[in-house]
Amino acid sequence: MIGPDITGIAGKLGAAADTVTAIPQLAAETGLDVDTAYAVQTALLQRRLDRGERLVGLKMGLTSKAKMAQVGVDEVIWGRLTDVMLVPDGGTVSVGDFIHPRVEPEVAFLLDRLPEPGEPIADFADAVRAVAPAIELIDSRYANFTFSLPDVIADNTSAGAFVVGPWCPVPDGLDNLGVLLEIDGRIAQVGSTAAILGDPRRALDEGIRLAGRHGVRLHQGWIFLAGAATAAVPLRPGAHVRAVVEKLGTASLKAAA
Ligand code: OOG
Ligand code: MG
Repeated sequence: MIGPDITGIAGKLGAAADTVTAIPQLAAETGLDVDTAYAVQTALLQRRLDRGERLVGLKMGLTSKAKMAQVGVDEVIWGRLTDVMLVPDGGTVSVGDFIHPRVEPEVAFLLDRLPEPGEPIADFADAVRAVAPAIELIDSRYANFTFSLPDVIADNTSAGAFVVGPWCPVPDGLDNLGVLLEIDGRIAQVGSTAAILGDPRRALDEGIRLAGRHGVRLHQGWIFLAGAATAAVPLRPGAHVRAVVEKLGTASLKAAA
């Protein structure tokens, strides 16, 4: 049997992002499973690298129940972050560059000395140099922000843009810090880092393990997003967004009017 057309599917998803046009889901029709969906994601990343973008990290998705429930997919997933997706803290994005952008509060790790593939993290403080509050802007390339598990994996887990707040030393506990998402000074979502797999540190173990299954190793100096602690909120033109994580501080983003 001939497998799915990996490059062709990546081309469709890439064009959807470039032209800011939603497309229908394609996994069922093209016979994508989880493995071939990650191959599409890699081809999509290659398209970006070919245009001169640089791979700067890895993001986790659906590491909290709130996120799983919001999109109706209940498996942890991972995707790729490039330099072009990184918006400076306090910076501005244009809503028109995205199909139906949403924002969500995250915790970012700056990776340091990681274990060999297959080995667990012995000392988190060795593996992670610094932590920061972050905002992820997600933007599914599929109509109505609706997708299956292989669809969302192929679409680089809806990655759009992200903001990382000031890096700070790793605090003693990361497992029960309050998280707020504010839009125009009003609280839009409230949560706790406990929602991220019980402890966001676990997201790194999962990231190393799940990416390793597809031959992808994490690197020193990479940014790692542990996954949103709360559901995501639509980003409207003119909005001022702030993510606040207890002990870590805030990250912020503006949407141009
Ligand atoms: C998938 C991406 C999920 C997270 O933090 O859970 C994600 C989506 O919600 O479209 O980035
Ligand atoms: Mg996210």
